[in-house]
Amino acid sequence: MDYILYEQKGQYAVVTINREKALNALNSQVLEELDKTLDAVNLDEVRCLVLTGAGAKSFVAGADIGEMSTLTKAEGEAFGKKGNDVFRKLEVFPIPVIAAINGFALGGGCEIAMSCDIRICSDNAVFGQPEVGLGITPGFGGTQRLARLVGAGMAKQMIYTARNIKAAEAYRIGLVNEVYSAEVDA
Ligand code: DAK
Repeated sequence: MDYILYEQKGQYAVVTINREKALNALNSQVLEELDKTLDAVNLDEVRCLVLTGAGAKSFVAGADIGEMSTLTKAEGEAFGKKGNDVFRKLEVFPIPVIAAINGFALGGGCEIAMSCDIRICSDNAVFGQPEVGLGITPGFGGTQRLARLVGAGMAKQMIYTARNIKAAEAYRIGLVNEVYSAEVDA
């Protein structure tokens, strides 16, 4: 695996999207590796998964814009299906999945967090659905999951305006369950 780290720590395991140079953007390989990682979780031992992104700056800065810009229509559909399938796998995973959100959670990054059962974030987290600025709609389930979490009106506002929100506002509208300091105790 090039882009996913998997570490079992007793009864829980941490899955880290590890593509820090691209702010952990989701390309096809990341999605494939994440899919395989989820299939390999030892459900006899692991009781909970934590999903996070490598580095302090970004959880996941979205789908990989560079890769998406090169796709044909058929390839784009396949990419969309791949993302939706793995996000759905997370959503119905037989054990709880907690998104630990450090920094940017934009586009597909916000969407993958919303596929988890619980979202906790650091106080430097930034959330948003910037897709309309790229001339596309959120394509990994964000239109549905965001509305369920924060209500239709707030979801439409975030999606139509592409405005990013900080951790405190994400907490206020119910997008995240808790906010914690990014400082780690020694
Ligand atoms: N994709 C690819 N590379 C990315 C990236 C992304 N989403 N975000 C950041 N990077 C890369 C940058 O290109 C840069 O690479 P180098 O130039 O160093 O090689 C590196 O990460 C560091 O980024 P910056 O230099 O830009 O760092 P800054 O601190 O200046 O800015 C930023 C951080 C997060 C504000 C900025 O990087 C940014 O705006 N990134 C893009 C965020 C974004 O727009 N995300 C949403 C992507 S759209 C669909 C399916 C899926 C989707 C849509 C439709 N269908 C099925 C219909 C999903 C769409 C999305 O997620």
